[in-house]
Amino acid sequence: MIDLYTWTTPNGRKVSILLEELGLDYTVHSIDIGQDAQFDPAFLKISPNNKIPAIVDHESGVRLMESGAILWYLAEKHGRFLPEGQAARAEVMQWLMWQMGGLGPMAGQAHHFLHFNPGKSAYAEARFARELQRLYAVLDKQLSDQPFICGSYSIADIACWPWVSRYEWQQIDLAGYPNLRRWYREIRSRAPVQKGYHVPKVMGDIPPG
Ligand SMILES: N[C@@H](CCC(=O)N[C@@H](CS)C(=O)NCC(=O)O)C(=O)O
Repeated sequence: MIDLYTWTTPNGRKVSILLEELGLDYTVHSIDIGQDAQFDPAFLKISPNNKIPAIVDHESGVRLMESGAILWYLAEKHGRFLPEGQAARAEVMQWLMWQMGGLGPMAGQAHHFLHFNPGKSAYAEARFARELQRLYAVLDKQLSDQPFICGSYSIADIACWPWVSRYEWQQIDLAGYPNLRRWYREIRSRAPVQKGYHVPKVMGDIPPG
């Protein structure tokens, strides 16, 4: 049994989507980061960086924070959503790192300045909007000749998709990225994605793309 500590954000949804894709039993613990639940000393023992998501795998005793590490751990443990062979795995790791170091942080800044604090800094709004558009173009190109980021559906897709699902907050029109839009809609149609998206609670429909 796995305990999942999460909230209604892209980083949290990555893990609930993978748990649903794997068909695993898990217990959800809501960590309301708007109410500072991430600073609870009991949660800090699992996630010392005071951020969701985090898991405790009671079968192995593993406790993990950082969504990329959690995705890799679960995919490796269950032998799914990761290809066979070192070269193919390295490619998935590369795009997972791209999401963790690029798409996620840049989208997070875009949400902060464009969605939550519009008008506070024209410079920051332009900077993060432009960088995010660049990253979307990179992903669109990667998807121009294959259905998923690394060929077949993997944790690289599961890591990136929840960030793209916030395209409206980012003032992005997916019509400008046709390959990415096709990919977004394809993943959106998967039953485990629709279930995992609404963990720990329903916040509205999944944007259509
Ligand atoms: N690199 C981390 C980032 C996690 C993260 O930024 N979590 C946010 C929600 S998406 C959070 O818990 N924020 C609470 C805080 O910063 O106090 C990961 O991918 O897990």
